[in-house]
Amino acid sequence: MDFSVGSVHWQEKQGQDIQKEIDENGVANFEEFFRQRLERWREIEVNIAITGDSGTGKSSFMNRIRGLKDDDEGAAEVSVIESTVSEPTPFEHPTNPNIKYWDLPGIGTPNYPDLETYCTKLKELKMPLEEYHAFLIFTAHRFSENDLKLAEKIKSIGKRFFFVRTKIDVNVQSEMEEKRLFNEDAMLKEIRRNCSENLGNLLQNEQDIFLISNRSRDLEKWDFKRLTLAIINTLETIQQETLTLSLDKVLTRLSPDLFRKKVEVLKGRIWMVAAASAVAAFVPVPGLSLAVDAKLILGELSFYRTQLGIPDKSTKEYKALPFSVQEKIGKVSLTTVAQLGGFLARYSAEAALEDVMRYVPILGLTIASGMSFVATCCALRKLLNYVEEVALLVIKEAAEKAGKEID
Ligand SMILES: Nc1nc2c(ncn2[C@@H]2O[C@H](COP(=O)(O)OP(=O)(O)OP(=O)(O)O)[C@@H](O)[C@H]2O)c(=O)[nH]1
Ligand SMILES: [Mg+2]
Repeated sequence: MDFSVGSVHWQEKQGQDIQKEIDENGVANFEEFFRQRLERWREIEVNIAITGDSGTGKSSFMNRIRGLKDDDEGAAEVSVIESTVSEPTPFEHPTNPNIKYWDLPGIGTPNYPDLETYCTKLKELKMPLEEYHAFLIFTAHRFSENDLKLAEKIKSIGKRFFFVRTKIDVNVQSEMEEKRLFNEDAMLKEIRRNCSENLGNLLQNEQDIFLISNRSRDLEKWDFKRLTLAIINTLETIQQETLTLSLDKVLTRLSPDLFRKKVEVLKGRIWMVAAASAVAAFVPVPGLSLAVDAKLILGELSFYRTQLGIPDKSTKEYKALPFSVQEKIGKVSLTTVAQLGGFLARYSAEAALEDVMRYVPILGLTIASGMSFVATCCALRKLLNYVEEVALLVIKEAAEKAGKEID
């Protein structure tokens, strides 16, 4: 049996954050603390700045990363004509308004002739550079002098920035048409090298350049997925939870890395669910031999299903799945206390010493070694593993179906 909760790295970072919080503020009520902590990702603000010249694909990118088409409600306006955006404009994530992608007009536009005016105006608008958690600087050709000045400034305040070269599909297409021997890797290398020269000392690592296409059908190609992951990874732990758990299933289905990141974040929540449930468990649930908060655990299981894209029974997608997959979905669709009781009972004896020890410093010996905590941890891990397995089958089916449609 695998007792690891997420990657050790993620879990340790998260444990340290929580330990620090408890040390600093003290906790009067553990149950309340963990319940709130489990929901906090919904309230955390994430501000991503998107900047660069007109026509470089900023709006298109903001739509794609939010899982939107250009004509969906809430989409940023995409146009072949220069946009009239003259003030920083926030675009909210459809499922979480606390995540905002900010369309920042490029320096050199009439309202913002130079870096100094730019910074002063952003301050006046109460969104100074310090307020953003990551910066993406866009180009479709070469980064401009102003882009470079801005990057320098961002660097000086210790913030992370990424360089994004869009419209790679256009380059690929034209080379493919015009060259007898077309070598895509060589072309991409050349573009990367050009950008790198263009950026000079500002670039710390060539991996900070992302070559992307914003066309929906290209999201799985080139660096779009890597860029999404890089944005997530540059954030603080709790913000990583926020962005990861808000990602649309279109993206997690395209990228095994993003899918894994979601699973990792979900795994990292298990001990907190178990802790909140175990503390609440002083009032036993009828029908369960172990005292746990069944509602909380079933709620988390349902969260796994939506997060990992398991289709609901009422949907067309579900109905189109082979019976064998539907059957598996049934197995991870526990909804009653009695079903959960049966599941938990199997894990009540599987206490893992190293697990318990890991949480003693935070939870204290009584909670961490209690049967309710240990059984809930084991059961949730097992359930998450099942949901992950089924989700991968659903993804495989979706990919095969998409493949057939293209044929
Ligand atoms: N082929 C291709 N076209 C793109 C890509 N990204 C954007 N476009 C097109 O380029 C044009 C400009 O894109 P926008 O997303 O509006 O660019 P923007 O940076 O928001 O421009 P402004 O709002 O004027 O600053 C539109 O016609 C888009 O459809 C891409 O990666 N590949
Ligand atoms: Mg735009």
